[in-house]
Amino acid sequence: MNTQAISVLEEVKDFLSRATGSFIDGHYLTEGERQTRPVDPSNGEPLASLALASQVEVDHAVAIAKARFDNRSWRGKKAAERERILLRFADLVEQHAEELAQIETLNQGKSINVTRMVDVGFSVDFMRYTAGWTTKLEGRTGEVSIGMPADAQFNAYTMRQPVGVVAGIVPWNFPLMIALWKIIPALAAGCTVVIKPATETPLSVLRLAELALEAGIPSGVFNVVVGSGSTAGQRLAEHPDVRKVTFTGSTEIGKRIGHAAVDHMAHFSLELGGKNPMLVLEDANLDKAVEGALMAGLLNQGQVCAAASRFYVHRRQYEAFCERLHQAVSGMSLGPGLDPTAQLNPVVSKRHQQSILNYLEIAEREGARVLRGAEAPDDTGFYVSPVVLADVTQQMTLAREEVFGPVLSVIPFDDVDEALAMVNDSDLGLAASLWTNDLSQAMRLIPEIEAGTVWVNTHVTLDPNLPFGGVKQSGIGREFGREAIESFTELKSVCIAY
Ligand code: TAP
Repeated sequence: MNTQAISVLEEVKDFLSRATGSFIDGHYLTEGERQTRPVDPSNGEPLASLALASQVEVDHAVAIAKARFDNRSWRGKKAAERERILLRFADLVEQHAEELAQIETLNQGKSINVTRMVDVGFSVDFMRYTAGWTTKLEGRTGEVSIGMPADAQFNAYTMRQPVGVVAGIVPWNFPLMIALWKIIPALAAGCTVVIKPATETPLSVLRLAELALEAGIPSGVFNVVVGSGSTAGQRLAEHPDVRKVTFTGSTEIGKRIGHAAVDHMAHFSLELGGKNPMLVLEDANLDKAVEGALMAGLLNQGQVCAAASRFYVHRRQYEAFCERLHQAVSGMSLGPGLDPTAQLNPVVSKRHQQSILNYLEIAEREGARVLRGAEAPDDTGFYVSPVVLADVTQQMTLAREEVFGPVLSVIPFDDVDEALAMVNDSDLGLAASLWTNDLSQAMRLIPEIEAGTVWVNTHVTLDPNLPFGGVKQSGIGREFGREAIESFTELKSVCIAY
């Protein structure tokens, strides 16, 4: 295969030989058999060899995080000091941007262009924005309206305090970025953290933990356990000393985590899957809608919780829309993520590649019109050729289940209310986009769409200041902004009689 892959930095090679497994209390655990061999999805070759955390090690990580919470080594610092340290952490991530982007691309498979701009670039902006909240947490004062005894005066207010030890369980699609969505607001609120990355993609989070230490975050305040979901993840979710569990991943595991957290009355937030619709109305600008569909459907090979995967297109624009998508995916080049000229890259794992291919077989069996795109370059990497499925109906599996791959399912409609009913005909409700220049129609539809986020004439536009999360089976709670920070706090009410 001809590729124009960039050279791997020496710093990345050093890191890959240095990392040995969980990073707890400021150092790698060196005991335990090295079992996890995260691989490069472009060729299946192992990148490093890591020991998997047992339940004992998870308990150790939580005990350290609890000890650091109890001895106030982080929350006891002045808020301005914590803010400064978090900003220094952001500066270090920026200084090591290329190294982190390469680690992420090698381990996750996506394009170096994306890891530079999104995984690392957006993360630095997110870190700086969120660090600012450290000094802006506040309660409110309240009038006491029925206080007893009647002759007393009262002063009442609320205050926000960190919840305690936070467990973050993160997926493989944006390992570094999603981990930071949990780590930074938790630290801004004064909590201590244990993060469990996905078994397939633990590397970038380990490098983050090293940089956090260098930034001045005290050892044991941010720990990483490298372990399987069924052992390490499950134990974190049910650990009695964990006071908040924040999870991103599948709806099935999210439900289990929610139940485990409720069992010991821990807070939890769940950012789960999506089967996100893009609704293209009769008057939509077709050029913009096609461009938006390609970005929204194919970013990170479609392995994005907010990706668009159901495209409802008005019959007048339908054939042109399908044809334009087909032409675009036919001309795309597939190659390793380290080749900046490759437009599509491997998916994360052999297992996930097989899952997407199974969905394509189902689509053909159920009668969708399969418009194939460019072929994969070889069969050593976990490539999936991009596919446009035309003539999909609402009853087909591909209109209902999250594929998490480069598969765009297009469904025609004649009447906008019929389309709205199909948009809402899903158990999931993470995000949706509406493509139109008709302001009245947009304003009528926005409140009717069952989703945590509705975009108009754009899709997957995230901002640290705009809460993000799902309704229905897409989750509970919000990331980003004031809402996220506050979710890592307990609200205490104070009432003083005088
Ligand atoms: P999940 O199984 O949900 O994995 C996500 C995280 O949860 C990983 O760190 C995983 O660890 C951990 N986990 C697994 N079982 C657990 C348990 N019993 N208790 C606690 N933690 C546990 O997702 P997946 O299998 O990687 O992907 C399956 C599907 O989920 C995808 O095809 C996609 O549809 C969806 N997904 C959604 C998202 C987002 S952003 N919403 C992200 C990834 C996947 P291990 O890695 O060790 O299993």
